[in-house]
Amino acid sequence: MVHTKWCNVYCSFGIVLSCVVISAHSDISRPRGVSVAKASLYTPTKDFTCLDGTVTIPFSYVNDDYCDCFDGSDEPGTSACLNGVFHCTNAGHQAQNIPSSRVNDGVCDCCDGTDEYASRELCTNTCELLGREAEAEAQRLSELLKAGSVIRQELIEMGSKKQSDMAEQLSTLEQDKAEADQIKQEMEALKNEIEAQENEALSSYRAAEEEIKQKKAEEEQEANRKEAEIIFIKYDSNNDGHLNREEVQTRNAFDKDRDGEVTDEEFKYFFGEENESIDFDYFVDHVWPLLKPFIMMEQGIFHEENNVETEADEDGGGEDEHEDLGLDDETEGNEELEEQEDRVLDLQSDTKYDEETQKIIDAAREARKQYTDIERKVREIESNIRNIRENMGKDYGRHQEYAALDGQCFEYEDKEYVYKLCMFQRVTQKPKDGAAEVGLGNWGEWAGDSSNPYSTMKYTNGIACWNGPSRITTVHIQCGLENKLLSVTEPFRCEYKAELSTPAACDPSRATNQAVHDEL
Ligand code: MAN
Repeated sequence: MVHTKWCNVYCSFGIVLSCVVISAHSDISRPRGVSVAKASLYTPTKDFTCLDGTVTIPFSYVNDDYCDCFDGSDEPGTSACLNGVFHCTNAGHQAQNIPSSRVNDGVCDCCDGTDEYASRELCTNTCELLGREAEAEAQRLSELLKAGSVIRQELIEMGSKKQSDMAEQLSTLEQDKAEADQIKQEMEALKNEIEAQENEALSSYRAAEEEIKQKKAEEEQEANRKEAEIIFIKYDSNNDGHLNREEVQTRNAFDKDRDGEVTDEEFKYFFGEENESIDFDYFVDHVWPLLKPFIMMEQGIFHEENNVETEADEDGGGEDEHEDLGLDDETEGNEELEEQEDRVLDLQSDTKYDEETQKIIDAAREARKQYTDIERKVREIESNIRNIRENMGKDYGRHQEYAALDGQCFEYEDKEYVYKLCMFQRVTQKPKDGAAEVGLGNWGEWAGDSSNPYSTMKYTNGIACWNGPSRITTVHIQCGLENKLLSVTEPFRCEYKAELSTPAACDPSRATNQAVHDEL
């Protein structure tokens, strides 16, 4: 059928077909490309059932260079099946399984050269050499593991001591907190009690202070009235107790826009729409509040003009201006006001309390201080408790072997950057050109596979990549006699890969397990 037809075609092209070639490398006879472990599934005296159990074919179809099985198991020694597997024994080194598609492809994949059996001279058997090298490497690793595991043992002891120290610290801190909370409560009660006494004792002084404030307000009002009076008398040229349009027409303070004349509009602004003449009471209540800012302004202008007094005098207008505004008197008024204010302020800050009240005030101040101190202490203890709990919650390895490394930092430098890994904290990247440091991730989790979760650390949530996600760093850990950051690379943009060697990873039990696993 189809099988036979294709077999015939190949044969007619003279292709060497070893339909059932029995391996010469082992005592157990088996078709080419089959491992010793699977030899019993290929019995020449019986039909062959594909290893996936789907099809049974005459044994002569095995390795006949035609693919009959879906799983490729009938062609382990030819490249006929895309999914077949060729097993090389590699005597002297490690046995190997390669895709059977590489059989006789002109490339030596197996160190014993059995995958290129069509042209024997193509491959030299390098298994002995590789075996010796591998053995030497294995020996080196085993010695490294042995020496490293001694240091690891110390790390384990440090780790468990750290854990028990933390547990002890935590219980001490919890006791401290309970005590501090108690003291805080007592201090608060004491403070409230003394503050109540202080309030009570100060109430009479408060009344006195209120009185002083009142007095000050009255004095201010009086001073203001006095100032207004000085100006009023000055402007009331005919001394009739009223100011009229004519009397203010020559006063610069009424010339709001300083254009040299008091217009009707300006006059009405100060006197009101209807008034031609006003008495002192109206002046104090309505005109003075509007006029005072202009007089103050004039006062400033006066000082400037005063500096150029000679020039103004020469113009003949200087004295007039001065007289018009009555500024000497106004300045006097201001000084008087300032003196009064000073007196009131002195009175307030100099308040003398009787001995008993002073004692209460001092006691209240002290109680407040003590309460603030104990409150701060409680907060400090709480923060320490939080930190310890956070550290106690961290996974430091199966035997706490990584605990002593928490917080230790290791650096690696390449051409552009200095990378820093602070264990269980963060990874950073500092550009050598002086630009700002970039966070490449904060401690996240262990991320090795289930057989060894402690082989890989993940630091996540670093500074966001421009137009992209947050930076992350994966740290691959290997056994080494010292803690050292061996390399940091960026295989994908903003995804960093670091290699760390540490004695903490020199776990002898894992080496045995691994060896047993490989043999199987
Ligand atoms: C900085 C560095 C690089 C990163 C780019 C992404 O230059 O953090 O590692 O690839 O930003 O923009």
